[in-house]
Amino acid sequence: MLIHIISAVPELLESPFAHSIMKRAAEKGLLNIHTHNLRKWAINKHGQIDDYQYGGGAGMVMMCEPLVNAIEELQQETKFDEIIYMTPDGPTFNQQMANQLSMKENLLIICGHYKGIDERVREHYITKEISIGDYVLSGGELAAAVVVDAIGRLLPGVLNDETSALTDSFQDNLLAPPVYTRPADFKGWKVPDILLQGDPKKVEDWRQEQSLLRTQTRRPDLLDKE
Ligand code: 6GU
Repeated sequence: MLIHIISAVPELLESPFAHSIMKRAAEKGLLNIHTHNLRKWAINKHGQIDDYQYGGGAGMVMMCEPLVNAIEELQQETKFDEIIYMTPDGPTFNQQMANQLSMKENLLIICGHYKGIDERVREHYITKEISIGDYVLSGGELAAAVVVDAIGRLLPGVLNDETSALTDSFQDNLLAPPVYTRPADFKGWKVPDILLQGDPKKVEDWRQEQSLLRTQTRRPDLLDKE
């Protein structure tokens, strides 16, 4: 998968993809991330990419011209399946959206800042908008990193058996069961017996039951989903 990201602060996107599973995905050639500094398409030598909003009011708006020039330049080389705008007023990201996006080939992600981007860019270029939750971040970069991580780990070959995404919370609208590792007794706090007995069928039944119990107590709303 190829992901291009346009940002006014691309430095914010370095570390999230430089370690652990995202790093391995890149090294294996499964996930190719290119970040672009929007200032490269600034309208003048001062590096201007934003301006005051029409009608007045506090906060700058990211201008059409730099964004459109950036998008169109990248489009000359790549046919994007989606052009995504990260914005708190978009639909809330979830595992189902991650699953769907993980099946695309080429994505372009636009990170907004300040009061957001000129509405005309949204109308004419953006094909999908994503929020990561009901709170406001100072820019779309951290949200984009969240989305790319959630997508990247689903790509075939990125995770091994040990880290398989099939047993993740949310994959079947259930939360994951509790997990334990050595020692079996820590300060007198014991690992559930059933996990130590070596009966895979019993372990599977226990995990299923714990998943359901966890979901009922913590996220009953998930059980109403189809
Ligand atoms: Cl995608 N962007 C910003 N700026 N704030 C957010 C968000 C995105 N998602 C939740 N809050």
